[in-house]
Amino acid sequence: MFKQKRNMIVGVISSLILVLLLAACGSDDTSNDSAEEESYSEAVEHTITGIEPGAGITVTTEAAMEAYDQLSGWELEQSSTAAMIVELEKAIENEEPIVVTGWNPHWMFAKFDNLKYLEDPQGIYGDKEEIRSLAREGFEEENPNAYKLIDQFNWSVEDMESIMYESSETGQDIAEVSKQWVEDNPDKVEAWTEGVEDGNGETVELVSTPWDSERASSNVVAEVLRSKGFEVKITDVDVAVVFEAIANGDADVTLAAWMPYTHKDFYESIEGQFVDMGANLEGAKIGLVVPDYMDIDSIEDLEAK
Ligand code: PBE
Repeated sequence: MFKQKRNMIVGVISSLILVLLLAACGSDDTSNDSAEEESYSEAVEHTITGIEPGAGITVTTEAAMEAYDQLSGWELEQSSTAAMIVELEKAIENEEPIVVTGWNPHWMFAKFDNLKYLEDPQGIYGDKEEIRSLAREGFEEENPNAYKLIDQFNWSVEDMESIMYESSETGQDIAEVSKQWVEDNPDKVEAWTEGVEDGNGETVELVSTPWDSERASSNVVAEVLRSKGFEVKITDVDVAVVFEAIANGDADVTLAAWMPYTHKDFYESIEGQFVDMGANLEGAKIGLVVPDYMDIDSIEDLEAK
């Protein structure tokens, strides 16, 4: 009786193991088959989901498509950052492959915790990107205190992303969140305003791009300048116009120059006609980004059309 029962148990356990083994082999086979059937590159129709036509990352991605044989015949779909995020979210929901142009600081990496940059062995997107402040010629002489404050403005990727993330989660405008951030971070504000004498209602014209990252830095600096007695006007325009405005003196300062890779062409086009005030943020990054359920690591793992 006892022996019979034991045999039965052994039998049940071995068939369970057999079933599990078969299931494991079965699922392996399926994934191999589908990988052979359609590559990721075919699945995304040899298309990178990009952002606005005027963006630095759009220009850089076009350069990457020229440089990498693996991207030959590919297309860069250009529309808007918002549209790219919608496509990305949809793909992730359905666990489908997608290749997007991505960057930090941005909240996409906080919201979707399964994103990765593809390695870029040719270094087209660079590695250590920073965001610099540029001033027009003559601004320092005309408004030394505003210049000093802006020159002392320096913050981290985490600072900027915290504003961007909160705005995206709560729907509050970046300008409002930035104002609150200034209130909540007196230590940083104190460091930026050290030795700065109060202004007398002089207007400082900031020229910026329309991305949340630059809306955050411009609004934060504007808020601090206002607290020191300056008036501030922020104008959001295309990257190309930002650089022109600094070169021809239409604007005083931009906090939005991504260097040395993203805005290289724009920067070089006005070389010698502006003052480079150095980085206001270090550790930025741009590149091609995919969800990590895609089993590739490098741009070179993609396939030409
Ligand atoms: N970006 C964000 C911009 C700068 C800020 C990386 C999308 C670009 O010019 O590409």
